[in-house]
Amino acid sequence: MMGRQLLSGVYNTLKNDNGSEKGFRSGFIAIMGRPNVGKSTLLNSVLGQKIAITSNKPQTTRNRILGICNLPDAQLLFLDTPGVHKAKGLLNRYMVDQALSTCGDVDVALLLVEANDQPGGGDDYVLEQVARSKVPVVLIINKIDLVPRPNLLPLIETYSRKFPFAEILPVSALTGEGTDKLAATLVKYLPEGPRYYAEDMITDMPERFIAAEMIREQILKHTQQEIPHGVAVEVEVFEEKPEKNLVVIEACIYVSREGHKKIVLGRGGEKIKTIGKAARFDIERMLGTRVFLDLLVKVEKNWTEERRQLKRFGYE
Ligand SMILES: Nc1nc2c(ncn2[C@@H]2O[C@H](COP(=O)(O)OP(=O)(O)OP(=O)(O)O)[C@@H](O)[C@H]2O)c(=O)[nH]1
Ligand SMILES: [Mg+2]
Repeated sequence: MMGRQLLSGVYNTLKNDNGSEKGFRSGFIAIMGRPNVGKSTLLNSVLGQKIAITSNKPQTTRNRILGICNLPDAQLLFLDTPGVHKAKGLLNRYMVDQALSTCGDVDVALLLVEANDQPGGGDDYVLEQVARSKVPVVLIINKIDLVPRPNLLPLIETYSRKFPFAEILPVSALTGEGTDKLAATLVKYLPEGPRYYAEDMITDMPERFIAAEMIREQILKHTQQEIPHGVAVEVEVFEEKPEKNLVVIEACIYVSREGHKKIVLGRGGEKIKTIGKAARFDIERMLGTRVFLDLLVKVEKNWTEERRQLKRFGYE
């Protein structure tokens, strides 16, 4: 994974600027859980900026996503992961692998569960996997905005009987309740270490990756059932024109079946227009410039089951 080895390289290049000040702490924090429990929403909430896409459909996140949180005396490197589930296809196996390989090389793991759901087999399975890594596990009970307060105590008791969690923190990633102090709470689990990334960096993901994700997010929002799960977005052109305060983006939406193309386009191209408009708005906000966004839809039959295609779309 992108852990120590890669970072020791980064560290060496930064050492002179930011060499480990005494008392400065830094390290990795994995965000783990079943699909749809709110991992990416939590990452965005902690960072105060949207870098990971979210949706009300499971299996939204497909890659590990780094979010960098800077405090005066610490740098927290959060790793958002795909939801752990029983993976059938090749793409899904890749996603679960990404998640499970993350918790082996972190300093602390967050296990996210939902307050509006009783602990189930899916949560137990993730806990088993996370527990194997032998790092402190902090249980985050998310979505507390959806349940009456008196329900929380019994839920906390149920979970605390399951595993010796380092902490149990009820939060709402959506409203921000409890997430504002999360970073400060986690600092004590990190070792002393340097500032690995420059202070103005929030992620190491390229802007074109986030732009592609923002397009995929709108597809998740505007299509149903298996369609969004068979979609990949490839940014083909990303051209900055600073003199015009403009970025020109041409992207291609790949669907896995012929019949899906029509649905993504919509009647008279209505749906793709809606998707493009919403995605452009989000990308403009991220880049702080005007964006010209051109979207194409193509069919790449069964790409989610072909290793070569997965690699091409960045799932390797
Ligand atoms: N009411 C409520 N909804 C939330 C909260 N946190 C997340 N959600 C919603 O839960 C859904 C899933 O959120 P995501 O952040 O995409 O979940 P995830 O765990 O990253 O999902 P995958 O990437 O599929 O594993 C979205 O509709 C969010 O808006 C919360 O605290 N309260
Ligand atoms: Mg996610």
